[in-house]
Parts: sequence; C-alpha cells; structure tokens
Amino acid sequence: MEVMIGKTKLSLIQGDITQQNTEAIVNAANTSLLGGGGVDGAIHRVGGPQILKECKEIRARQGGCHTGKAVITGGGKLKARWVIHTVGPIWSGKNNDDNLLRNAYCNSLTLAEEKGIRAIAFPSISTGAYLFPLERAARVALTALNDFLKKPRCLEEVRFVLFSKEILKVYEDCWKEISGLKSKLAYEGKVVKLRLDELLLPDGRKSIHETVEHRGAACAIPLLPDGRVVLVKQFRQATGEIIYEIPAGRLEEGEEPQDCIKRELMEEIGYRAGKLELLLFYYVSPGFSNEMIHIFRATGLKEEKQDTGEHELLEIVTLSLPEAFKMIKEGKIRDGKTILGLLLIRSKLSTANFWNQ
Ligand code: AR6
Repeated sequence: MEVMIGKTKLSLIQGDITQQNTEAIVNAANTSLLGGGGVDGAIHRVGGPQILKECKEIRARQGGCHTGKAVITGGGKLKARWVIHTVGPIWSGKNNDDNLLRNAYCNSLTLAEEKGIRAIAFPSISTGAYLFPLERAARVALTALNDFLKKPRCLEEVRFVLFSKEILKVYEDCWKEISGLKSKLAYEGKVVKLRLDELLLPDGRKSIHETVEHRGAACAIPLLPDGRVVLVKQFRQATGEIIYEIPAGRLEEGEEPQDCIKRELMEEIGYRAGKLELLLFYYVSPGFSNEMIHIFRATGLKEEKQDTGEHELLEIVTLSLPEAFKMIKEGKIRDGKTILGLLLIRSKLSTANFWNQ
C-alpha cells in the first residue's frame, strides 16, 4: 500500500528490512547496542562487523542507548547507507509503554531529518522479542508518523517493512482507521477558531481533541528613561475582573510581531518605541491552544498623540520596577505575559548577561 502524507510517501510492504534500498533503515535494537536476535541480529549479520564497531564507539562515548532514544551508524555492507538504532520498550502493560514506543519512532525520524536523509525504512519495533501487542504498536507507530509529518519535512519516503502478510494487514487496517479520522472547524470567530480533531488512542478508542487556534500575539515591557514601566489596566470579560497588563495585541494576518507591538504601543499607551528587543517567545497554553506570544523590551520611548482606536477603556498606570515586582508577589499583577516579561527584565537588571548564566 502506498499513500501520500503531505509531500512524503508512506509505503507499507511485506519484506525483509535488511534488503531495503532506502537511504536509512531502522534497527529494533536493545540498550546495549551490542546486537541480538530478530531484526537486530539480521541487520548485523547482513551489514557485517563495521556496524558493531561503530555501535561500540557510541557505547564508549555515551554508554549505550536508552529506551525510546536513537543513534546512527553507517550501514556497513547493507544497501542502506545508514542504520538508525532505536530501542523500543519491553511490553509491561503500563501506559508509559506507548510513550516510549512513540519516542522510538519520533527520535528516529528526527535523527533522519537532522542527517538530511530522504528515505527511511522501519520494522515493526517492539512487536517481536519485546512482546508489544501488534495492533496497539501499529496505532502508536502510524500515529507518531502521521503527527510528525504534520510539519513540513524533507523526508520523501517512509517505508514500513513488515515481516509477514498478517503483520502487513494489521498495519494497513490501522492506516485505514487513521486516514478516516475527521477534523472539523466547530467555530470561527474574530479572535479564535475552535478545531475538533478525532484522535486514535493506542487502545483503539477514539477521542476528540479540542484546539483553540489563535494567530498569536506580541507584547512589550515599555521602560521609560527613568526606569519606570508603563502598564494598562482594564476590565477583562474572560476573567470577570480588572487586570494589569503590559501593552499587547493580537497579530493581524501575516503581520510580524515587531510591527504588531509598535502599533499597539501607539494605540494603547501613546508611545513610539526607539528600540525593541525580543526577550522571549512562548506558547501560552499548548495543551489546548497554538497561541504564541512574543515578548519585547521597548526603550527609547517618545510620547505621541495617543491613537486609541478601540482602546478607550484602558487606564494607563506607570509604576517603578520595585512597585511592579511587589504587585506580582502580592498577587495583584496576575497576567502571565506581564509577570514573565517583568521577571525577565528583573533578571536582566541583576546579571550582565541573562542567557549566559
Ligand atoms: N525484517 C523485517 N522485520 C523483521 C525481520 C526482518 N529481517 N526480522 C524480524 N522482523 P524484534 P523487538 C520482525 O524481535 O520486539 C533483539 O534481540 C518481527 O517479526 O526484532 O523490538 C534486540 O537486540 C517483529 O514483527 O524486535 C532486542 O533485544 C518485528 O520485526 C529485541 O530483540 C520486531 O521484532 C528487540 O525486540
């Protein structure tokens, strides 16, 4: 079976992993990296002693390979130029088995990407000597791949090489289930969209994941020449209370964070920033939203005529930094980006080079 996932071809075939002509093949290794039975034994047998020699060098450097991690060696006499050795979990029936198996696939794919590898072949990791239930392993493997390929990648082909007709059928049926999963936009508003994605869980049940899509935002700590900071105070419908915040705004379609915050500084507090430095960017709540915020430090502020637009209900508050830090401590400033931004400024004030601490 062959299908395209974005620009990457997924092939599911019956065969022997040692005979694949892909640029890399993946070995279902163990933590010692010293070889074993099954796929591992076959790869070392066909690839010759060079692979074991390189595995021993890796052992000398880092002492083997933890479960879920991956390392790379040359392919010795194999057709494949590279062998990625990963260690799947030994089935224990605990929830973490799924995570570790997922990690084995994700770390192998990431390593392949880092090496610029275009085509890679996987066996069915953990489902032989390590006794991971086959259907469950197929769900974890194919879901991990499907999720990995949601971002643009340079991989052109990912091939699963399954040892028997029966194993191939399990993987094919599992792919049919995954490709039938639905995703729908439940709500499209001015500020957010709500997307509902059907997910296939390792035990075969389906669940719905709710994602709040948001274009992202930019904010800034505006520092006046005398060291005071300018905040805004306003009633927030979502919290039902008045909140202190640094100036911030939602990105417009295609807008750069820097341009967004320049505009917001003018609109919210009536200042033009002479200098904007990016301090940090972070996901606000990755459990359910893709919103990312960029935090800047704004200095060289020049007062301009305030262009309030929709912001007429804002009250501008100017505080010394010690006053602002005290308000954080007392729980009076409780907006995440404001706390994070102010604490960053505080660290920068007290150390010459914040990031090299
Ligand atoms: N090509 C493709 N698939 C194969 C091949 C092959 N040449 N040989 C076996 N399989 P296993 P694990 C299938 O036991 O469960 C080793 O001793 C096999 O039918 O190789 O991750 C290591 O050193 C099964 O479906 O890997 C570890 O100690 C799948 O590959 C331990 O086994 C995986 O079986 C790892 O166990």
